[in-house]
Amino acid sequence: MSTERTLVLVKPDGVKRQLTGSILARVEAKGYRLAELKQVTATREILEAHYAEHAGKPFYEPLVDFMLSGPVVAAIFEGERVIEGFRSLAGTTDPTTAAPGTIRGDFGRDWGEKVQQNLVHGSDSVDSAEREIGIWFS
Ligand code: DAT
Ligand code: MG
Repeated sequence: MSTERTLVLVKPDGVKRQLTGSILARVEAKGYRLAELKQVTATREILEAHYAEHAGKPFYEPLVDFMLSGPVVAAIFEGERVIEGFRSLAGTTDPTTAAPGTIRGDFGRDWGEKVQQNLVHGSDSVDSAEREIGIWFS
């Protein structure tokens, strides 16, 4: 088993609702190490790189607009299997049905927008983690 790094974003809904501390505390409490942390206002360029895999999907433009709607908090967490572990803490993409006890399940729901305002992003593989860390922390 090797130590991994993952990119975690607290999305604009989480920052606006002042849930940043509560969200990061859950990740730290699981024992992952906070390696880098900053609040940033994303640009369209950053988001086009970050969400390249979703370009052309119906939710893509609303997703980019949502991510531009306010500051985000970007973090790098480290630990054994942190990529999988963070996604487990985050819960499934749709916050209405995300399990209780997860970040999305406890803090999120469907707000009737065109995109899931689901509080957090977490990388989904070692390759995407390294790619995304390069985008947000270059
Ligand atoms: P995840 O963030 O769980 O990795 P994803 O990578 O499939 O999910 O999608 C990126 C984001 O796009 C997701 O957090 C919210 C939005 N999204 C995905 N699928 C959607 C859908 N069917 N309707 C609205 N928004 C969606
Ligand atoms: Mg994803």
